[in-house]
Amino acid sequence: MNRQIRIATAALAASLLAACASTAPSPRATSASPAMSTAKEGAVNLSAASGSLVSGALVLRPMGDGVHITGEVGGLKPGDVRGFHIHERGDCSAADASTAGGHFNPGAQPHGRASQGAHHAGDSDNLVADGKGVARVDAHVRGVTLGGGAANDIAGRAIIVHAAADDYTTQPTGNAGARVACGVIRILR
Ligand SMILES: [Cu+2]
Repeated sequence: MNRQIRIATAALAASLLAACASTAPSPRATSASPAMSTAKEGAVNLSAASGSLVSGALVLRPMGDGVHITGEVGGLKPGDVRGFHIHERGDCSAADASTAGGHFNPGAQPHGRASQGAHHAGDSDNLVADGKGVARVDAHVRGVTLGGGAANDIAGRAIIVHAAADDYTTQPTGNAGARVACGVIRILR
């Protein structure tokens, strides 16, 4: 019960902050606490990169303390385990998707596993392909928003699928290898 009250208080404080921020110049670079999502739904079309045949489609929805990502990634080999992250720039124009920059990391944290201790805001668990080479995505990314323009807003950034598994340890990339699919997070509504 206490926890729920604290969460409600935090949400109220965040909404008040967001209301104040809307009249101020862009808070993106300086906001220290998570603001609220202003969008209801986003989407990503993952297109092949680095000469791969990997592609996919994702839907993003604000949920609880973050954003939930669902969808499918295809063109993998059965049983493949692949790094999957939000990267800082929504630019997939380079053939190797290097234009998407590094992992989205507004809190200046070390790379890690999303469910365990310090990690980049854009870190997420590896995708695992089924027997047909399709990975079903069902990922919750805590501490980020969809829309709103604060430092932790992931709208307009990129989602990347890698050629190898993220070891959740190697800095700053998880040693996940080449970028084999890339797509920009766009707001639908
Ligand atoms: Cu990545």
